[in-house]
This record gives sequence, structure tokens and C-alpha cells, in this order.
Amino acid sequence: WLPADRWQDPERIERWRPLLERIEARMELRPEGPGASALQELVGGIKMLTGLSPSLTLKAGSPLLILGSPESAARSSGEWNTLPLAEEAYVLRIKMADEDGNQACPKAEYAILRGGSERGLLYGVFALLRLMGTQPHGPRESDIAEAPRNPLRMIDQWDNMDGSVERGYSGGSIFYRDNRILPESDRIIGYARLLASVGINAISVNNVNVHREETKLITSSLLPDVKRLSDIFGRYGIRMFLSANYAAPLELGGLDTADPLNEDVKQWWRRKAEEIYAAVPELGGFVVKADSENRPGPFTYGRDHADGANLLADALAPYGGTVMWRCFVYDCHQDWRDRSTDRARAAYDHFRDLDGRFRDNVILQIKNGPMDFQVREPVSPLFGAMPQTNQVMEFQIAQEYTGQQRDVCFLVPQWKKSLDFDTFLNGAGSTVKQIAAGKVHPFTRSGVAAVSNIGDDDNWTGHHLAQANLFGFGRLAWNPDLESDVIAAEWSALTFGVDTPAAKFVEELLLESWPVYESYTAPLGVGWMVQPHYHYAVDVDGYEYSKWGTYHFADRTGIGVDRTMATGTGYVGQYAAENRDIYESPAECPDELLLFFHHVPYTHVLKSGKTVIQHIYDSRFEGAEKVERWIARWRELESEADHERFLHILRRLEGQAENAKQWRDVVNTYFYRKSGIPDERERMLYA
Ligand code: GCW
Repeated sequence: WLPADRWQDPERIERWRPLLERIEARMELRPEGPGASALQELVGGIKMLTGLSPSLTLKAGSPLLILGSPESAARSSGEWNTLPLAEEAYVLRIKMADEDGNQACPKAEYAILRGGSERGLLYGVFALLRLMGTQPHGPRESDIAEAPRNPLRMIDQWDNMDGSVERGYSGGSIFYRDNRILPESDRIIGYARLLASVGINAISVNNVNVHREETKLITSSLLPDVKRLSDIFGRYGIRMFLSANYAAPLELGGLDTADPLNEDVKQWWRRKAEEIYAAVPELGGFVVKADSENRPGPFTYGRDHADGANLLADALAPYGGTVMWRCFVYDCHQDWRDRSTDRARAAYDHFRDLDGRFRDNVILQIKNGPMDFQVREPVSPLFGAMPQTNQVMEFQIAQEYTGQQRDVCFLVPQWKKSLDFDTFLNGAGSTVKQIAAGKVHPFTRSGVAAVSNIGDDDNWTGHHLAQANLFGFGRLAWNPDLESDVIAAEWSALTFGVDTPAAKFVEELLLESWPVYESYTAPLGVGWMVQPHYHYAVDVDGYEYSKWGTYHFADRTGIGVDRTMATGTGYVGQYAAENRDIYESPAECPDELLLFFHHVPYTHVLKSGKTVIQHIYDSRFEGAEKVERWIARWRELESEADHERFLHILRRLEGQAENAKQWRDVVNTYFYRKSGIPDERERMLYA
């Protein structure tokens, strides 16, 4: 999505020409700093788009770029020029020569870009290039002032050093092979550029499941390579983190305990931090998955998660490091016969009462939903429920449960649903996005993080259209108020050209894709029904009699999980009253979450007016049909897209159609056989 296609239309170049021939930069240029990257991206981007090579003059001063004649730019005055800027902020003024005259054919006269720092300038350059890529006929806006809403905008790689990627659907790791860190490559630099272009400012570079080899990333043999990697990201203003193994004192240090209150353990981590920061002074800190899915943690020693997180936080504090402590803690050895344990309750039950006990340099990282990145979940009730504890929300860009980058599923609308959710935890308006931005509670560190979806496939993301999710996450992390259609339109235009039939169709397809994926998979918020371990294809009872706490409880009369306070697991009680009362009542609970919160008969009538069983049948049929219609429409656009991408997308859509058909028939047949209730419309079910 960095503009790559040369403009063919000479008129376009004429419109922008005054900005493209002459650039004056004012900054203290450090060769490895984000300011240098900003200049490189700007000059390179202009050249790529237009073929022009701007002349560059460098002067000392604050981070500022003038495109076009500095003399005319000097006439631009006013408050706007002197406004103090936050570090990551930028202001961009594009002066049109005939602002009041010929609106149909505006021509740029000059542009001034000021950054709050070199990083702000870099974000501004990418914004300008995005503008050129999406509004080549001349910018619609001429004064833009932007600052990111979320302080932390982070990407988590689940890459292993053997070169595999946990839940990776786009090839192998771009960072590792054969238990080594790969040398600097265009791929790694390209990734840093992609991330910076949408405003990402932090990355953790190894899987949260830290196995034996990855545990050694914090040892002297690997730290020089870690430093190399960190330097690449540093050039793009991105701070690097490592996932750390809680049991490192045992595995590396030869201690016989990792007890967080043990003095030797504390001492070991303090020395380790000293060694790490001597090698990589700019390291962001650690991401830690502890006591989660069989990973080691403080529970082994009878300690809680505040003890565990603070141990590491104290070690990192002298160097300004942060501990991102994940809250994905639940019983993964549950007995399915036990109806009283509810996995959805776990994070809240483990963490909520620890509020106030975490150090200031700890951030709790909480998955968006209480289960695990399903196609539909309510917002995690833990988010915002600990006013004295820094928090970030974790999303998954990798489509583990949403089509694995074989089926198209644009997740921006799903993430927005979470971000817009009002928790009411500090009165009305306590939305997730406001909490993440640090505006509801006095957080000192907060924001959003997400599991990456890239690998070493040529097109980065397996499915070409899955790039839109990475792009969209960055754009939303920067500004959660951006609308889904704006983000989809931006990506489509940058990728398939402005106003082209292919771009228009792709934009529509993206926006329809999450509801469509939901409509042929697990119904009404109940989740799962996937093949165990792989999580792609349908297996309605795949997780029903397992140890994972992931059940739908379908029987011959009804389906769903009773999480009410009155008769269920009481999970509903973890929400503020305003949400609790809605979720508690089957009549008020939104349809799309009904089976997450309630066990109801198949004959229960939804707000939509349909019974649950008829909804199951109808939406499975509609979802599968919709994919067929996408294929027909995409075929019509064959001459509109380049052949390679046309075919790639066609093949993926055909695969998706197969998957949707299988889901449709398995789910519908399953529920027909369970309930004995026929389809009102008498479509094909397999009795
Ligand atoms: O969704 C589950 C995945 C695991 C993952 C875990 C987590 C990295 O199936 O592969 O482990 O979540 O988030 O820790």
C-alpha cells in the first residue's frame, strides 16, 4: 500500500509538480534516525509515483519540510506555524495555487510539513504519500493536523526461531531460520516501512510461547543480532520488544526456582536486565505469557500475577523498560463435565482484584474478547475494570478463527465494534477506545496491540486482501474514529488504483466480508465449531468434549451457554450495570451475542423475528450464496486487474466458496438432526 504504480496521467503530475521538484528540509539529520527515513521515503515515493527527482536542501532547525518554493511558503503564517506539537504529531499544510478559483482542477503551490519530532515528520511524510496515492487529482484537504490517539500502537509477531510462525498463514518467518536471526534484508526493512507508514510504533519480534531457543534471545550469544534487528526498526521510529520466558532463571540461570519473591531470582533478573540494556539500550521491554496454556508463571510458587509482573518490571525500570503482561490466563485442562467453570470468567477472576498492585511500568495486555479471537465475542469485561492498572487491548490480525487468510474477512469493523463499546466503567462514555487512549483512567502507558498476519509469502499475507487488515489495524490504532469504509476505500485505492472498478469492488467485498464469514460459521456468538488445533474448517463438536472450556451445549431442544447471574455461570455480573442488565435478559441481549450469554430453545424468536433454528439455516445459506456471487462479480472484472492478482483472488474466493458450503451443510445438517425442525423454505438438508 505504499504507492507503487507510476502515474500515467501527465495532468496529475502537473497538478502536483510544484511540490515535487524542490524540497527544503530543516532538521538535525542523524543517518540512522527516523528523520533520514522520512526524507528517503519522500524522495523515493515521489520518484516512484511521478518519475521526478526532487532537489534537496538541508538546513539546521526543527523537524520541518518545505515542498515547493520556500519563498512562497514563507508567506504562510499564523498560529498554525508555531503551534506546539506532541512528539508523534504532525501538521501538513498544502497550499493550492487557485484555492478560490478553479476548484475542478486545483494545482498545488507549496506544502509545509512540521513534525513534533523526527517521528512526527515521518508519519507526516507517509500521510502526504497516502494523499498522493488516494487523491491524485489534487488534495481535498489542505490543512491537516494529526496526532495518534493511542500512545502505544504495537504489533506482536508469533515467530519462532526455527522459522515457523504460530498461527501464521503466509509462509515462514521473515526474521528467523534454523534458530538464527536472519541478516538485514529488504523484507525486514520493508516490514518496518509498512508498519511505520500506518503509524505503528512498537513491535515484539518473537512468539509469546517462548520455547528453548527463543529463551536464549536474552543471552550474550544472540543479543548482538537482537540489536541489529532493533536498529532496523529504530530507523522507522519503532521500538522493539522481546517475548520473555518466565522460567528463564531456571533455563538460563541454573537456579532451581523462578519464584518472584526469591532474592536470587530478583538478583538474576536485575543482572540480566543490565546485560540486555548494555547491548540494546533502546529495547522497549518484555511481553510475557505466564501461567497460560502450560507456560510457566508465578502460580507454580503460590504467587499471583502482580508478584510475577513486578519482578520483571523492577528489573527493567532502571532502563525505562516496560512489561506487557498478558491476561490470557484460564484453565486449559477443564473437565467438560464440569458445568460450573466458565473460561470466559477467567481473566477477570484472576486479575481484577490485583488492581493497584502492579508497578507503573507494567501494562496488562487483554484480548478483545473473554474467549479467544472468535468471529464474534462481547468485549472483555476486564478492560477498563482496573482503574489503577495500565492496560492495552490485544487484537488478532492473523485470521486464526476468521478464515486463516484463505477466506476473506476484513476485521476492521469487528475491531471498531470493540473500540466503540461503552463499558460504563467510569460513567457513560467510558468506551474502549477512550480507555485505551488513557482518557478514562489515569493510565501512564496504554494503547492497542495486535498479532501480526505477515510472513515471507510474496504478497506478505497469504491472501492478498488480508493486507487490508494489517493496514486497517495501523490506521485504527492511530485514529479509532476512522470509519471502516474510509479505511477499506484507502487500501483499495492504494492497491488497485483510484476509482477503478477493481478497487470499488474490493472495497465493497471487504466491507461485506466479516458478516458473511460470520453467517456461514458458528451462529449467534456461540463460537468455535472448528477443527481442533487447526481452527479453520468446520467440526461442530470438535471442541465440545474437550478440555479447553469451549462449549456450545447443543441438545435436542436448544443451544448456547447460560452465563447469566440468575441461572448460569454469573459471567454477566462482570460488566457494569448498564451492560449487565442487557446481557442478562434474553429479550434485550443483542441477537448476535445471544448464544454467548444464553441457552435458548431452537424455537426462541430473535429480535429479527426469526426463530434461532431458522436463523441458523437462513444465514448459512445466505453466506455461502454470497461467496458465489462475489466470484461471479470478480470474474467480470478480469480485464480490470493485473492477471496475477486477478487469478490469486479468484482461487482464494473459490476455496472460500468450498469452505462456506461445507460449513453450511455440516452446521445445518447437525442442527436439523438434533432438533428435528425442518427448514421453512425446504432447502436441501441432509437428514
Ligand atoms: O488463540 C490461542 C492460539 C495459540 C496462542 C494463544 C495465545 C500463541 O491458538 O496459538 O499462542 O492463543 O494467545 O497465547
